[in-house]
Amino acid sequence: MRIDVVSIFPSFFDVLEVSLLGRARGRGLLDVRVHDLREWTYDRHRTVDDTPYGGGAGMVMKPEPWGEALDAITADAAPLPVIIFPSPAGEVFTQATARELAQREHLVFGCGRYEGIDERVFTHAAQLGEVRLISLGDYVLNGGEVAAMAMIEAVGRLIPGVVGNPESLVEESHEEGLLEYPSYTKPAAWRGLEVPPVLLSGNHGAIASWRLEQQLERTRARRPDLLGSDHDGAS
Ligand code: JEH
Repeated sequence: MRIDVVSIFPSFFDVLEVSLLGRARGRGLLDVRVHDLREWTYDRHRTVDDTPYGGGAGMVMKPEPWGEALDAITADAAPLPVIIFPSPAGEVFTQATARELAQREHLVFGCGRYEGIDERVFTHAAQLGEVRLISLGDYVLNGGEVAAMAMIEAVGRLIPGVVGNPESLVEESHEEGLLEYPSYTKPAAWRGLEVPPVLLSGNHGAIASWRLEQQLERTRARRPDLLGSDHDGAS
């Protein structure tokens, strides 16, 4: 998979060099190219923002550098790219979104700053690929970079060969809809805290039942929304 990222803070993405995705890049599974939006500015001050038409607080990203950047990046792109703009006004990113995006050959992330990007950029980008405005969640960030990073990690680990043990992905797909059961490792007793004895019993049926019970209990307590309707009496 090829991923292009456009940002005025390209060094944010240096962290992609390390860990899981860094190894995937080294092995040729993932081709991530980070671009500085200011490469496509031509004035002395490399200006990327201006005041909003109609008034209002803050600045808006100018369309011209974005148009040039997206034209250049998609010029040689063979299969139709998905062009993703992280946005607080987008559809909410979920594991289902990650799975859809992981099927594609080419993703482009346009990371805005300030109050966002001139709306005409999205219209133009629709001529170059499939445009999606996607929100990381219902809270306000200062720009698209952190959201893009989270999306890249979630999508990247679904590419075959990126996650070391594919069994862990299979297990995830079975568990979906419930929170995880608690995990323990050695030592069996630590600071007076014992590992639940059933996990040491060797009884695999009993272990599976205990884990499912834990999943249901935790989901009811922390994420009753995942169980369909609120049965916890909190509301
Ligand atoms: C933020 C891209 C580009 C900040 C505020 C406003 C909210 C009501 N989940 C996410 N949160 N924020 C972003 C995001 C994602 N993905 C995100 C961005 C950009 C993504 C610039 N910013 C900063 C920014 C305006 N407020 C948005 N409103 C719903 C709380 C109030 C207005 C725009 C842009």
